[in-house]
Amino acid sequence: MELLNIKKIEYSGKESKNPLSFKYYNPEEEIFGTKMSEHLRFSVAFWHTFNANGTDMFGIGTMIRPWDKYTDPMDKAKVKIDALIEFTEKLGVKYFCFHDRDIAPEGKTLRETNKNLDLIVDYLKQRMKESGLKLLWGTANLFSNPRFVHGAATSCNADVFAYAAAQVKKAIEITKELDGENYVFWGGREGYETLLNTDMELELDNLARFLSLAVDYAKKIGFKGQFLIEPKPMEPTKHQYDFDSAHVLAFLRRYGLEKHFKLNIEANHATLAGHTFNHELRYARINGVLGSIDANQGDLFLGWDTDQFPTDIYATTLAMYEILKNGGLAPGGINFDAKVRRASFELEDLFIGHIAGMDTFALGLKAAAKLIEDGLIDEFIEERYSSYKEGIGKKIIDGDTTFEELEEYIIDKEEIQNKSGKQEYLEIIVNQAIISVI
Ligand code: XLS
Ligand code: CA
Ligand code: CA
Repeated sequence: MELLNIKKIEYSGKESKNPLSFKYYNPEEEIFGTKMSEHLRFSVAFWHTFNANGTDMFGIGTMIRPWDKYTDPMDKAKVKIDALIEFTEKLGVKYFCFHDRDIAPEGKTLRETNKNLDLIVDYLKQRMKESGLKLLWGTANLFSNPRFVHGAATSCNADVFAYAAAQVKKAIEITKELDGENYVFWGGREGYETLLNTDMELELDNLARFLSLAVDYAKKIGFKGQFLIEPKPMEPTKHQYDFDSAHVLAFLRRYGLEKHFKLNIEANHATLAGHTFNHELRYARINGVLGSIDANQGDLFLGWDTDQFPTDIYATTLAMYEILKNGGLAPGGINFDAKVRRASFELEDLFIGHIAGMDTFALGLKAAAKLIEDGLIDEFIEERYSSYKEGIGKKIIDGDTTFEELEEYIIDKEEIQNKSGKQEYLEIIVNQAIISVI
């Protein structure tokens, strides 16, 4: 049964005026000998695409979807899975991501909820097998239900800790059942509103205890997927414990958990943390923990998590530069954690949003490859730090000097020569690379 009255989206080249076609994303085109579709392991986010209806703080939903006519929650859940299969096939996207609560309704107890989930997972598994759709990552929603009002693993209430643990246990099991390649921990309400009522030390210790129980359980059941933590500085809490890449790494190292986790970095969360997306990617990359990304963009003038589709070529170029330098993201990928605007309420907007994101990442990939191929940035940086290749610089790098020797070396020099950082020259190089691939 066809639910979405739209044809398969094809690559039609940059001159095309057809909004329902790719202008730059050509899955077969090779960059550095690898197909675009393999570089860009795109994923559709179930929650934004099939559950969001345009509700905001000031008004109810604006989007009426074909599955809304189903009143029985289990029937509706299955129809949304049919829609997921059809949507991803038509877009040529091979992966999706979901929270446990996105795909099946909650019952009165966790046991009942798990039963609903099992029925839907059986159906999903069969539909994935037929279509070839794969699971990039699964996760647990530990933030929507009012029981998580004080957090989940960091709740002041031990019953909530237990509930969250049981929920994550099940979410890892179903992710394994569906051959998920990763499992994400985003700290929904793991943070605080005021320190006046918060035992920060206990909460952080408990978060670490929770994650280490998850590591033990994954090992026990033989789940081989990559565990990922997704940093975010604020929203819904005033201060989220997984603030940014550096916070998360420091936390993992403090508790000896660093070898079990990589990071899932979201563009909009980087913006909220006061960083560029490529700062967060670079920080994770040089620390060997760049695992996967949530592709979207925020609005610099709003300052909240707007989760817009990524259309900024400059940002995707710098992001793909880090990703290429990382040797790709696999088993991670590029998950569109993005929703169409409340006023973009037509069904075709869901396709157009994803097409925009895919084309923007394809352009970013091509421009980043050009930057790496031309090598001008690499050469510049190499030269900029060349004082560490010989003499006293080499001694510093080799750990072969002392404060006394450094003093002796510099104490009588009358002038130190510095060279220009040439930011404007480098920015033109980035512009030229982008223009050359448009
Ligand atoms: C919310 C997060 C969330 C995670 C998955 O801001 O982006 O959607 O990606 O729980
Ligand atoms: Ca996200
Ligand atoms: Ca977000």
